[in-house]
Amino acid sequence: MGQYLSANHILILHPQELKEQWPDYLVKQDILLYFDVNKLEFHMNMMISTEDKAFLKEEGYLVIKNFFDYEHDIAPIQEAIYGVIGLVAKRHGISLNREPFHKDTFDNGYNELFAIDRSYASEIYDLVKQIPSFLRLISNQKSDDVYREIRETNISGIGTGSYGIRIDNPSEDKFRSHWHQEFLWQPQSIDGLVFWTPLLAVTQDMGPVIILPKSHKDGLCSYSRTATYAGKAGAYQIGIYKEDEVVSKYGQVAPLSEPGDLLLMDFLTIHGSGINRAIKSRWSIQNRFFNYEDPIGTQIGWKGSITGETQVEKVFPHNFIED
Ligand SMILES: O=C(O)CCC(=O)C(=O)O
Repeated sequence: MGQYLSANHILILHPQELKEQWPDYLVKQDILLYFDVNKLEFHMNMMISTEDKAFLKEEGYLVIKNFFDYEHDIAPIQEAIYGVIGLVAKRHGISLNREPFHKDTFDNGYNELFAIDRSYASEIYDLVKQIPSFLRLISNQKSDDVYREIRETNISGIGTGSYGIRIDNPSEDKFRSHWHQEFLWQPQSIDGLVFWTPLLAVTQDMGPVIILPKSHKDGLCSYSRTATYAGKAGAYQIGIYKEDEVVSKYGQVAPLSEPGDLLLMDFLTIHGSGINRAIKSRWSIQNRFFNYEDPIGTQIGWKGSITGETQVEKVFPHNFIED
């Protein structure tokens, strides 16, 4: 009784058939079934297809559509954000006249508060990172499994200060992320991955993240404290040395995405924020996984985010050039 289930390329065979045709093991497409006919046990390895894994390796990024379950994983975060916005308004004595929660307008009231006082928006920015459903999402089992499968490791980590919710406000360019590779900003393991997932449908005018495909293949760039970013705060003054020259070597992609989709980026892939010229703010979640078993991570000691106390000039002395 052989049977193929086309969706996931799972092949189910009667044990007797297996015994006759595939005495030890069988490999079918993306699924590897280790089968011991005596114990009747098998193990499946199926978080990511071989094609997707190869694409990520070659291009340095990958979009997985509907990776998360919208109702289970994303909607609770949106509903909590809606609630927090209401409570921040209340705290400041502002009455928001808004419709009940709806997934397409979950940030209803945010732009109004932003317009009244920018500091109310900052308050919301800090508070939403404390929402339990958000914290569940960033360390969720599926993400951990897919990371460990891609990097072939048993021990993954989530760096201190390596996760958050971005709110990219229209025409507010000050907080855009300029061109960077994650490994410099999150010096945990060189084979880490950025997990980026939107809380709303990202349209072209919202300035999706811009990625330089294949840039990860050239390793960690040289960096300097450049005049270009002198106006930024602390570590954000660091930029890729001869940035324009480096960036011009690659093509650019800026994938659009919807709630539930997942964008993965290699820790060495150069990327940066697009420019939001829409009416709405662009809300998105970022988190990162790293590999404790990576020899470079082990050597540098899996450091925390550049936004904390880590001094990257000391971690990567050979990658810094005086400008
Ligand atoms: O969302 C963005 O605009 C930039 C995100 C980014 O650079 C990152 O997550 O590392």
